[in-house]
Amino acid sequence: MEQSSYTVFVYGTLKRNQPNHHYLSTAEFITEAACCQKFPLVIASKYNIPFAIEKPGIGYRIKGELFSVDDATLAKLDELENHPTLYERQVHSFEAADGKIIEAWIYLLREYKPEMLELEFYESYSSEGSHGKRYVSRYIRDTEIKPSNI
Ligand code: PCA
Repeated sequence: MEQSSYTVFVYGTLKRNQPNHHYLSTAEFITEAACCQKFPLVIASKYNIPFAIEKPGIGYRIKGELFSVDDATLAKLDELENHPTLYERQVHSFEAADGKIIEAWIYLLREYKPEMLELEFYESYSSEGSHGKRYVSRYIRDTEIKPSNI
């Protein structure tokens, strides 16, 4: 099968030194980058999951990392993020550290409760941040998180 490559912007647990980064162990790191648009980045649900909410113009220009991934890795990411049931993978524009504008995939929360916009917004995510909301791995949860129970 022909192999394609995809550019993905990660802002949460997939970043380097974050709990799901091993999903990107065979991916190629491109650069640090920031979203061109602002999005609200919150930590929500009883499992402290980071969500960038599809409500552009609110919050910060989220900082994250661009990776190049192959089909198999993209399929694994889609499964981890439960796309399109929980997060939806969308194309947006990002500004790389050198100022270049790059189009890439990002996992956003499209369906959300309005109260989520009252949570604290972050510019940059870390599971071990001073917020104290340490991420709980998908595979040790007893409930499946969906937009309706965040
Ligand atoms: N994983 C994806 C979306 C949020 C999360 O924890 C990421 O790191 O970009």
